[in-house]
Amino acid sequence: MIIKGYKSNYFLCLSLILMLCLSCNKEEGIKTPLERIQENYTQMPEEQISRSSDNSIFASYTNPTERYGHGILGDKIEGGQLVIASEENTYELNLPDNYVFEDIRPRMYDVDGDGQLEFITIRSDVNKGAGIVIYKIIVDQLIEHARVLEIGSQNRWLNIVAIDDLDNDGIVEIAWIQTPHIGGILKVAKIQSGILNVISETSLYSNHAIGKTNLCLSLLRQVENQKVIYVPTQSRDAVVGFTFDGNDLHEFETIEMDVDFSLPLNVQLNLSNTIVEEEDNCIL
Ligand SMILES: [Ca+2]
Ligand SMILES: [Ca+2]
Repeated sequence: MIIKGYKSNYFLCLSLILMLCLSCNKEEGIKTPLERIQENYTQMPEEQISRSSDNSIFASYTNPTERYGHGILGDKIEGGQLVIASEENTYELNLPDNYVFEDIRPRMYDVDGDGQLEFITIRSDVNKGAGIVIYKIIVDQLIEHARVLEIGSQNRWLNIVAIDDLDNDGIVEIAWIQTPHIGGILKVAKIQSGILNVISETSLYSNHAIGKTNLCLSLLRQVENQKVIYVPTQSRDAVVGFTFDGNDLHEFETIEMDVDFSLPLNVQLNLSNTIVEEEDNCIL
């Protein structure tokens, strides 16, 4: 009996020590990836953090800065830093003083098919306006993988429309509208490492209203074996669907409707098989 009692006390002590250790760890610093971004970095006013569909990767702009006075997204506070957090690591990239992230939150998409997500951002040069930069994690660092060169003049912006393999050739494309408030040119490029070249473009479309944070004014839809991207016209009185095939944009259909630029397009236009994914094509 004495031996039995000794054993049970011994195991009781072990259990208590184990519970104490677990509780210590929790209180002293094992943070989730989301907590690491929220607690270790200065947040933007919008406090928006992107998350991958499996909740394993989180991405956010941080270190707010007022060094670019454009203010197209409602205030003149833009991101000075990109932070990515996974279960294992936190990666950060600080922009030089002539750049800001003029965006709401980063998009995530495996653009090169290697099974790892890349991070698609709208980055503006304070003298040359907006461009697109796609970052990739290589050897524990955020590295520029591909980019669309800046528009060329300050206070000129662009908004991303879709990131997907639009023509089913195995290469992911990116579509965007350059200067959605003045002339609105819808452009498409194939994503490969380096500087991206525009393959096709067409004008007088728009997917943003000055001063708004609603970047979700385009739609991607699967129609049989084709992908169709839908964007409002600049005059906001119709939505036009385009396919991308043979390196050209082709008009698929025009839907006449008044578009409210303060609301996401997917809540105004009820189409079957639309692809609305928070992580890459519906930023609010
Ligand atoms: Ca990848
Ligand atoms: Ca493609």
